[in-house]
Amino acid sequence: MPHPPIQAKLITNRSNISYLSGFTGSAGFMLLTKNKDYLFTDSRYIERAKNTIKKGIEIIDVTRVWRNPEELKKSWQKILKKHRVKVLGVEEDDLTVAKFKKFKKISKSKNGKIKFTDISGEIETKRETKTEKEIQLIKRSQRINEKVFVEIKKIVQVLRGRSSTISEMDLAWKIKELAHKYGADDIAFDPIVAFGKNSAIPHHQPGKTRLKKQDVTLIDIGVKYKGYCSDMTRTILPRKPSPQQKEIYNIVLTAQKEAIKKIRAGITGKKADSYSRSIIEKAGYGDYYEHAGGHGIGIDIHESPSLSENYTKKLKKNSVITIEPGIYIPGKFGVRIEDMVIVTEKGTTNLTKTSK
Ligand SMILES: [Mn+2]
Repeated sequence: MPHPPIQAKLITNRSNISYLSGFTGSAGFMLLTKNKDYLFTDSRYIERAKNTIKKGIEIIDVTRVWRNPEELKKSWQKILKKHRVKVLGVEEDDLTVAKFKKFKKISKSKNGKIKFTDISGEIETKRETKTEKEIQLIKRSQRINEKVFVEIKKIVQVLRGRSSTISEMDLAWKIKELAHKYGADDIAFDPIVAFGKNSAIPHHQPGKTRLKKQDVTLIDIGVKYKGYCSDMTRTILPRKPSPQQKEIYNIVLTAQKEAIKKIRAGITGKKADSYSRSIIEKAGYGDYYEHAGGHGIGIDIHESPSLSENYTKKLKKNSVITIEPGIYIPGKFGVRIEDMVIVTEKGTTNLTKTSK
């Protein structure tokens, strides 16, 4: 039996709403139909919606009807009827069971039932291919990120081993302060700052550990600029690194450079992951590299595609991804190096300018 046609899509994922409409409020949903798109929101966000929304999208104020299910049902039914909606696509990955039940209830009418079907990932797939404008915003976001890192690196180099040294938490707060100073709207995620053996924990939570002279320092930071994320990891070695620190650093760097060189549009996420992984495996550290080799980035810090064993879809031209192999020796130290690149037909264009 052929799949029934979807006449409308209910978009509830916040990042997807922002992508499709420009609206950034935390309450609201969209209905996409063949001829017209709608944004439903309430009085707290109507002004923002009017100021930020893309042309042609109709804003529906649900302030009054929200508290009155019958009213809401009436206005919702009117729109469904107007666009002859019989099948409604929903984002199952995002929609809570409670909300789904509500939509089911208000969608029921005497004229027949509405069928629901899953459209999870559909908008996310579109988001993989970045426009020139989106790439510019990601670049701006990364430039801010780099300014922050340069200052953080200086602090690390000056203070390590001194009696007036700093803690991971101090540096994490400094990162947030500098991100604000250099024009970020927000941070993209809580900064990861790890000293010494803490760097062997890939996503260490900054604590009270203080920086010592021979510590490896792992810094993973990202900021947001006009809704777009950046992401970069650098590992700072001590001034006189131990032979093992040097060895591990060089393996990770070689692996990362190889991936940057070989990744291109048309290969699978699995293949893209394998370039750096195989180098780390051959060097004998495969068991010390357990996370994915990278991820898509844009409105969300982690979005499609993924550079990992399970991701067998192909990378697309003009998607922006991170490339971030690492080696983590428990109880000793860890090294991760992460850049953001644009995927092109011939290879990649590196968006990260900070030295490695
Ligand atoms: Mn990352």
